[in-house]
Amino acid sequence: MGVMIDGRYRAEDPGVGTNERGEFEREASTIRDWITTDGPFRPEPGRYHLYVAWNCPWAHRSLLTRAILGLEDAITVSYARPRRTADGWVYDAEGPFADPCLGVSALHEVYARQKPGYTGRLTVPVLWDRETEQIVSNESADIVRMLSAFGRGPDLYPEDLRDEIDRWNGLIYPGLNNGVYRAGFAETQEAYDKAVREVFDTLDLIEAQLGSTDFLTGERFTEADLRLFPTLARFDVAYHYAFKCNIRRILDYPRLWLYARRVYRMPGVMRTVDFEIYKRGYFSPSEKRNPLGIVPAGPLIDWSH
Ligand SMILES: N[C@@H](CCC(=O)N[C@@H](CS)C(=O)NCC(=O)O)C(=O)O
Repeated sequence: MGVMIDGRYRAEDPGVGTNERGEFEREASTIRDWITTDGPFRPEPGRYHLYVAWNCPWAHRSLLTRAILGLEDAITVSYARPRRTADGWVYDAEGPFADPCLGVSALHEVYARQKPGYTGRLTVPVLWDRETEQIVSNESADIVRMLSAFGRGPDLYPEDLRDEIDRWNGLIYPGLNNGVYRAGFAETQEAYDKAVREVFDTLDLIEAQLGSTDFLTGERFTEADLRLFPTLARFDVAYHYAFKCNIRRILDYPRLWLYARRVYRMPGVMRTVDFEIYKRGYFSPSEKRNPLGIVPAGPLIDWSH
């Protein structure tokens, strides 16, 4: 997949990152500047570009924010080819997986322009600044929040709900968003058992909450819902099977399934979703999980009503 050390690309596979107990540990993002009205990164339409991959749930957060805040005309996007290669995330010379911003053929070329020399994983999403020619951030949680500086669309992090939003984010990130990866990348039975139990405990908790409200923190769609949705959208087509999160499907939770389709039908959201690409991405060849890279035909799930 490749990593970057002191600004230089090394074509060696860093592995998924498991500890001595076989538990997956996600590395923290390290490029964490911020768009603010005071600058130096000001909220100016046409200035920023997002490097994403359709199948990545963290990148999906940034695409959802861009769509929901009405920033599709203000921030441009490059979609990497859905299957990562030995060279990491790559781009075609033309077509839907080309890079209209810098014309790179691999994401590591974007990281290579970062000053001073970057050391770390080569992840999407990346928020690129055309003006200063550098990466503003490679942390999706920050990107979601900083896009509010453009002053468009609904407030996704309203003052009066911040404690509740933070509380849900604090449960959903470890238990579910990253929990499915902890189950899928586990390298011991114990690590898998623990992770999969937490995934379904978190889903049960959300199902109970949705009995009394339309969205996680009440009647308004907030950042907590935005961060939950990418995992729900991938669950039945990918995590259920590819990551062995198969105790239940989202379809089996009456309220969660209603809720997932409610969010899916919100203006702009559908444009950020591609179930076929999720399948191709999560079932791409992997020595440990899917050595032959065969993509299953199903399941066929109707999200339209
Ligand atoms: N903390 C990051 C995590 C992003 C992340 O892990 N992205 C994955 C794709 S789903 C990636 O690009 N992985 C490449 C690698 O780790 O080599 C964020 O939320 O922005």
